[in-house]
Amino acid sequence: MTSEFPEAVVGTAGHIDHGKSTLIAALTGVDPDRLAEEKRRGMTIDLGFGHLRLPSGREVGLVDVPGHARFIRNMLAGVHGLDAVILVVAADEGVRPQTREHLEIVDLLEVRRGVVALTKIDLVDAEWLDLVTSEVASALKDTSLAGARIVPVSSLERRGLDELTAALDAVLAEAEPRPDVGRPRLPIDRAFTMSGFGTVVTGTLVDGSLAVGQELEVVPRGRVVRVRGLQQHNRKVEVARPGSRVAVNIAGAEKHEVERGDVLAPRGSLPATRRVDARVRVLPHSARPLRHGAELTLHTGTVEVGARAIVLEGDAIAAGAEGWVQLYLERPTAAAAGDRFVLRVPSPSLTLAGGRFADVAPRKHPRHDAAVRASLERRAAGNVLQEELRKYPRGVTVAALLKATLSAEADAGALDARRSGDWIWATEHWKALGEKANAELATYHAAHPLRAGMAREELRSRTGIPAAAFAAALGALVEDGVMVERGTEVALPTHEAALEDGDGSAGRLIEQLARNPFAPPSLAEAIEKSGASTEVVRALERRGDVVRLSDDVAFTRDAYEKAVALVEEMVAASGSVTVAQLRDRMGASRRPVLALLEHLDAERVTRRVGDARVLR
Ligand SMILES: Nc1nc2c(ncn2[C@@H]2O[C@H](COP(=O)(O)OP(=O)(O)O)[C@@H](O)[C@H]2O)c(=O)[nH]1
Ligand SMILES: [Mg+2]
Repeated sequence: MTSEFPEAVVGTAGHIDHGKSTLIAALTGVDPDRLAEEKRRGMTIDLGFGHLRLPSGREVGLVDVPGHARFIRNMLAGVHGLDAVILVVAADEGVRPQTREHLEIVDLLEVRRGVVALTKIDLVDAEWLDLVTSEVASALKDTSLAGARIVPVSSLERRGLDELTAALDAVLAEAEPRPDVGRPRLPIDRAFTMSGFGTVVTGTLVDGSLAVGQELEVVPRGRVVRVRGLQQHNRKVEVARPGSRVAVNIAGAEKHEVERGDVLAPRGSLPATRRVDARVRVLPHSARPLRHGAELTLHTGTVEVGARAIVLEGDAIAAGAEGWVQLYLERPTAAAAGDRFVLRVPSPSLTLAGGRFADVAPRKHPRHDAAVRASLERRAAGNVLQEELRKYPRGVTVAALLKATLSAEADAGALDARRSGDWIWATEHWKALGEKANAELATYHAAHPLRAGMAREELRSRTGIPAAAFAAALGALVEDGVMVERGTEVALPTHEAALEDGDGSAGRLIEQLARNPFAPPSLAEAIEKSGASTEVVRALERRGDVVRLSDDVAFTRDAYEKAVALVEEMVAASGSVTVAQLRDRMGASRRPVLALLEHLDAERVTRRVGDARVLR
């Protein structure tokens, strides 16, 4: 059973002790601080969760984050996949350091919807409230939450709660529905054991649905698990939809074999990477730029991983500026193009920059290269698949291409590309390949005018087409009219194997054979007398000017045609023909007649019946 109402995930943000957890408890009736240590210290340490039905009926999963600067990494694991944020500011204290830091993170992760809960209004007078309200409004300026509604609240006195949920309903009504691209991913934020059930993991599901019974992989560990059960908002469901908080009961992994930062995804669907290309924006108030070579901490989804930044242009990206970087990750990390991330300086701990991944399987790039940046720009503008395809001048399988970009089969249809069987080439590369094949064949024909064409394998090695792609490429090159197949060889469509060898040996060979057409000299003798090379003989055979009946017997075209006509005529007259009868009519010796009839048997013109031949 899935909810009949739209769903959403909302998180808190704000300075410690400003009333985030108390507000969630007041809204849901459940204290989100679940750890014993949190209860003892009266402070949120890790993420807390709850759920709420808004006045519109919308089901909202809630993520309560810690405000303390020391637990910012837990906060970062909580903000992925949010539809909206409740920024909590205590009216008595106003904007404090983590108010700003959380706001920066929300801004870098492009969470565009939110409301401000101005809490503890029971502690201040109206005049002060006005002051704080304008202070908050100006803090929001130039962030993704600019202009967000500021709702005065007292959780203790339960004032303003209805206004807050109504405001939340209003911003969520404007949010686009979560995309379902059929590639579910669940970045895990919690893993625990439930007695009687086994291992349970939770997270915010994105990009696709999960179903009970499905086989999944824990990325990047590679462990394969099965979905035993699914829950949303404490209710069992058969299918969980993207854009909701989900608890997954998994079979096949112990609690210690999955942890925050891992991602659940269908087996083989989500690659892990150690290198990504990304567009980054450095915080406007950052005290330092993002320097080339900087050792940073990357937060994406629920994972935190060390990263070294290669600045692709210039030596640094200044505060407030944007640029392209390649990030080298400390260990394999599940990531997809378009995912958002935050970069922090590990020590002293501070937020530096954030952005989106453009390419999660990039090559190493030369720095200061305009072509690299242009390709990244096109990717960022949405041409992900086309740019990915450009990486493979020698072609790529469609399956590998789709997997690398987490794209669906349908997306491949719109590509500017040549597809043949399982393989695909960007149009520009396909053209270049055709030109290369053309040039190689032209050179070859010029060097070997007597040969019908080039051996396929030779074409393959000269063009550098991967062996696995060769059959598909060859078929498409023939289909495109770049070349033709001639037996086991390939040639330009315009190529005619030349006969003239310069010394007239071809003519002399024909002459030798034609002198006594039905009783020619042995082929070896004719070759020797005419001085024809093997190539000349082969060329004559190919053209049909000489018909080879056996190793040693060859007729001219004319003699062959006459002999066949004679056989047909004799069979028509008396039903069959024997070697002796034909020999008498042809006035030849037994050797060429036998060779002729055996050749005709092999060509399936005649069939042997006892001593005689009949027509098939
Ligand atoms: N007077 C008053 N105190 C509040 C209100 N909301 C929270 N508090 C108190 O503020 C303290 C910190 O609250 P908490 O929810 O833990 O803050 P958090 O760190 O933002 O989660 C607690 O002692 C709460 O009882 C409120 O609306 N009015
Ligand atoms: Mg708290």
